[in-house]
Amino acid sequence: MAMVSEFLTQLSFNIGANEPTYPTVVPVVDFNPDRDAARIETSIKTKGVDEQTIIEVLTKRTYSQRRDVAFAYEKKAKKDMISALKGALSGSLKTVILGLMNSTAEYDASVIRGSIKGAGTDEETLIEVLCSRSNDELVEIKKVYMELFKKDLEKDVAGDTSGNFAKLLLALVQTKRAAPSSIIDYEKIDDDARALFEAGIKMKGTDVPTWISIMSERSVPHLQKVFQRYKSYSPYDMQESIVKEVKGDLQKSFLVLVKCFENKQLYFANRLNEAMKSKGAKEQMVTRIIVSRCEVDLKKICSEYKTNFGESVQKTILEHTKGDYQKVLLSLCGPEE
Ligand SMILES: [Ca+2]
Repeated sequence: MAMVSEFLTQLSFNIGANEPTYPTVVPVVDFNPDRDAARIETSIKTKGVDEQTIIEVLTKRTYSQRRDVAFAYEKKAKKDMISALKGALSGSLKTVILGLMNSTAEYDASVIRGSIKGAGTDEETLIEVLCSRSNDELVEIKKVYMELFKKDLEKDVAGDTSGNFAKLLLALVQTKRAAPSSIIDYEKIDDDARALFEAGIKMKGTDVPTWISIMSERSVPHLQKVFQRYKSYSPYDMQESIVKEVKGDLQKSFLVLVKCFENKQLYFANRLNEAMKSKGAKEQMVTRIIVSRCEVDLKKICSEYKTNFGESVQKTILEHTKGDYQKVLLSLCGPEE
């Protein structure tokens, strides 16, 4: 018996640790950081700056390879590569390239910091990031947030939000979500589905803390089954129930969570479409999604995009952006499939 449970523990640990990734940016084979550093140096020194080469080199290397290039550059040029790029580039291209010089967790932490710093809060960005990242990603983001800003993410989130919205975000930041288990607990699935129903549609008002604890503590595969089961109790599915029961930022947050539990890449595909096709061209949103997901799941986001909108992300980028910004986005998305 001891051996069986040991085996099961290990199995569920492995499932949690090996979340599949679908990156568009992968390690380049035949990597030579000194050669790359020399190319970057020449590009920066070229009159008018050779943006094309900078894009070619830095978007076709992973973060860890870009770090090696930066290290080689510093040794060779006796200058910091990020500062040199800052001076050489401008506009949206600069934002993307500087974004790429961060690890995914550093980038996310900076986005969160940017959305809560100063007066007012950019709730939309805060919700997108905190409600879409996996538990493992949030653990890493919290650690990096402390390293970069010498501040506690939980305290910052609590200081900038209020009410049930704050409680939900805090519960997510506390990263108490269970790891996926190899054992399907049908009884618990039924209990949770009924509890969600009784705390919402069935009662007058909403027992928000019950919703928060179920949605922030259960594993994603478990919740997917809970939402299926939920339909046998409620005349409305989970997303419809959220719309009926709660309002404002709390509603938006629950919706992003549930959409991501059901199909995270479809959620991002919709966000990309919305951002690129909106009148005010939400460039920050496009940049944020592509930079933060290119080494995580951008490939799958692109395929969900094509399935849903009948055209490729690449085609939408061609139609809605221009210049070096267009080039860098296309390069990060990779070839159309
Ligand atoms: Ca209700």
